[in-house]
Amino acid sequence: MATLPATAETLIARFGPTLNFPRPEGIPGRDTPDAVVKTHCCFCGMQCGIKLVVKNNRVVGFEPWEEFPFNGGRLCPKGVQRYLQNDHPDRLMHPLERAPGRGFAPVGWDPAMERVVSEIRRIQSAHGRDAFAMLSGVSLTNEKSYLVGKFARVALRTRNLDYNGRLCMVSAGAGNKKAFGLDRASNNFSDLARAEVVMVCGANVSETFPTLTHWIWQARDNGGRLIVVDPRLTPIARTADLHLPVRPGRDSALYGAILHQLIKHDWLDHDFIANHTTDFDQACEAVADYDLAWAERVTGIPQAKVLQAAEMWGPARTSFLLHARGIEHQSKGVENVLSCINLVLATGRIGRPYCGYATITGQGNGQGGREHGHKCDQLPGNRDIENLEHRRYISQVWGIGEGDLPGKGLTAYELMEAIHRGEIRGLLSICFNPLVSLPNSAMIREALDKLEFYVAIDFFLNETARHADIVLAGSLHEEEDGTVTTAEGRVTRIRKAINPPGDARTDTSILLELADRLGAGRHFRYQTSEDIFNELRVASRGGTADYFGITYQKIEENMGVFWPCPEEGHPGTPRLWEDRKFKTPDGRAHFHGVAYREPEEVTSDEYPVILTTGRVVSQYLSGSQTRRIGKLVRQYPEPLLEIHPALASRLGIRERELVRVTTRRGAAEFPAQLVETIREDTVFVPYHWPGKKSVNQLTSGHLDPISKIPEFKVCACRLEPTGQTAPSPEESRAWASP
Ligand SMILES: Nc1nc2c(c(=O)[nH]1)N[C@H]1C(S)=C(S)[C@@H](COP(=O)(O)OP(=O)(O)OC[C@H]3O[C@@H](n4cnc5c(=O)[nH]c(N)nc54)[C@H](O)[C@@H]3O)O[C@H]1N2
Ligand SMILES: Nc1nc2c(c(=O)[nH]1)N[C@H]1C(S)=C(S)[C@@H](COP(=O)(O)OP(=O)(O)OC[C@H]3O[C@@H](n4cnc5c(=O)[nH]c(N)nc54)[C@H](O)[C@@H]3O)O[C@H]1N2
Ligand code: SF4
Ligand SMILES: [Mo]
Repeated sequence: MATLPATAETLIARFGPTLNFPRPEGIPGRDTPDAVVKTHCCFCGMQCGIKLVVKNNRVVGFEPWEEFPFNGGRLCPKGVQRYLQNDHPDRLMHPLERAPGRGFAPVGWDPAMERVVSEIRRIQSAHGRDAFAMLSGVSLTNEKSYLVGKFARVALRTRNLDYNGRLCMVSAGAGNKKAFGLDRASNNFSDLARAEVVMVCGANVSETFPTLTHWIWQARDNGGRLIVVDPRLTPIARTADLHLPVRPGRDSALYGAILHQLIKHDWLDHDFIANHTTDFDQACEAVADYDLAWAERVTGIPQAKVLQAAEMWGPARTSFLLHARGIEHQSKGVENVLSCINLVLATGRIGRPYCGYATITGQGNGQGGREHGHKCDQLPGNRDIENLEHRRYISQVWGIGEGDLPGKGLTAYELMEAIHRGEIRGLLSICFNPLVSLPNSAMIREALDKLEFYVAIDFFLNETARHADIVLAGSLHEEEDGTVTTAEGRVTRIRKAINPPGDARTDTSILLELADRLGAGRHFRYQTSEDIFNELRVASRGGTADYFGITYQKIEENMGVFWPCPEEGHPGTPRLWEDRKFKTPDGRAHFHGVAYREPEEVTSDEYPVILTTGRVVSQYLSGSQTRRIGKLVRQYPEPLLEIHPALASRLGIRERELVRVTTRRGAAEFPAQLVETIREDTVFVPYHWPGKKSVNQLTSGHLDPISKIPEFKVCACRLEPTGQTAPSPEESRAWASP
């Protein structure tokens, strides 16, 4: 096992107190804080443990929480700056109402709530219940995610509820359910430490999950070898033994070709395949022709490197495969995931120490938030809204008739299309900024302007909320109690550190009051977040994501509990599948025949270059939070177009020249950044900015047919130098939204 870094105590013992390490009772030389609260970072799915330092109902700083097992006190640039949101001048302190031509003005809670409820009633009685939709987000805790699902189905009684995980976790979720019958990382990440080979597919780990890098490096320090598949030589790829610079949109061809080699060289676990899986023959058949020459032609990766990957993966005794949005944000995201899982199953390296597989969950509560029922087709416990037995169980927990429970609704992008067509006329959004984060933003903007009524709940006025009629001032992460489930599947406690400032309210109290005003109050009688959690436990009982045995006290005592945890006496399940009892109907893991197909957009004479999009270390998602933190903005103030010098010179593009990028959706200009770390046929732009700086003006609404995730990672584009040099980053002040 990896050893955690020396604690503050041992360092102080070794070096004396002059290091001035933060002490639990406060930072020497400063005022004694009122409280130091152990909680978690509000950003990515790693959910690093952190201690917030509180003074006068403000979070004024942080200390490392060194005992928390996953990150051992380590934090990334976003985690250490997150507390700066708390006192931000843009913080919404009261509800806002927008009057045509006059913009937003503060309004009291009572008239704001009254207007929301009367508009919901008006739209639903004129156009039917489903004409009012809800969009949610998984920065919300498990309690709030559960509450949103129940609120939409029981108080709004609409089928049209979906969430921002639709842009994030759904390809992995669908693939995992098909293969394993359950959607969770199969191991906790400490199993990486002694994996002989780690394969990272489409994940920029060092920038997007910086603290996870520690565990990958543990593997390397223990002699393990690292393979990274990415069209860019990312920071983690620079430390790899083998980098496979795949042409965007071609992953399933690569993993198919590796499987072909595993079969050819008999690097297979025949016992595991025979006793614990199905459909290996179909997987073999699909890749029968995927030899090395074919692989090189399709993926752009030299044959020798594809073979080397198979030689590294095949004979290893232990291994861990990780993937993230690079392979999932595609119109064949689910197929890519299944082709990765085929490699894990073929070698039988799962459900044993140091043998694992996981998608790296993106959002803070991307794991828990995808289990408790705010997906359009899902009920709590990862139950299916179209399964009669599941519907009956949840209706009984909620005290409603099964017939009153709405059915499956539209997914996030489809929901926007329905608004655009005039079928959905009202919207309530919480914790989502679709104008920046959904593809094809011109369509999204038009849709928002067609809404008869739109209400948003947020603590900042994000770019989408600017189109709202009413904005309700909700709460920050540190202002409510609850739980989240980390990317590893560990359910942990979010602890309230302060109260919402001014007239802002907690998200929970806003939803509960709305439910009450909508006449559903009797179904929403909770005093505390723990009350909601205790109902969630019952609702999840017997589902695949079973939380029944997890209590606040148990989380407290164990620094988190891994689900499934079906009984109170159960210790939780850090490593899945040790019993080889998969959650599929036949109890076996399923191979899938994955035949390669092209992405929806391929290059042409008119659009000869591939555009791919993603993230940078200092910005988070739509940027609504991190573009407000000055130090993070200064680290990377504006979206740059990463382009290889060879392609730039062919097109006559200079460093920092503004380049016009055109796709079938539109055009936008970005300063060029010439880097040798990207394929020559591909350019990359991060997506954290709104308006004219938004790369989602260019991305397409092509969706995976199963998961309905947009193909953020592959578009065909044309590049034209404008002759203008972009202003220096200092001048461009990217945080000022247009
Ligand atoms: N700093 C920061 N960290 C974050 C976030 C953030 O916004 N900022 N967001 C969080 C969330 S919600 C998520 S989902 C995760 C996302 O985490 P990641 O998936 O690691 O991030 P991305 O930048 O979206 O994409 C990862 C990589 O995919 C590569 N890629 C592009 N096309 C392809 C392809 O066709 N095949 C392969 N194999 N790779 C390809 C890109 O070059 C990129 O390096 O990060 C989480 N952490
Ligand atoms: N081109 C391109 N587009 C992408 C991606 C990509 O790689 N490329 N990645 C996609 C992915 S993986 C994701 S996850 C999405 C994310 O896209 P979004 O979910 O739209 O991004 P966020 O910035 O998280 O927006 C959330 C909003 O919720 C608010 N918020 C945060 N926490 C809370 C809370 O506790 N309560 C309330 N009330 N509000 C809260 C924030 O202030 C912010 O305004 O973007 C997707 N879009
Ligand atoms: S790695 Fe993720 S959870 Fe950890 S500090 Fe950074 S953003 Fe926060
Ligand atoms: Mo995400």
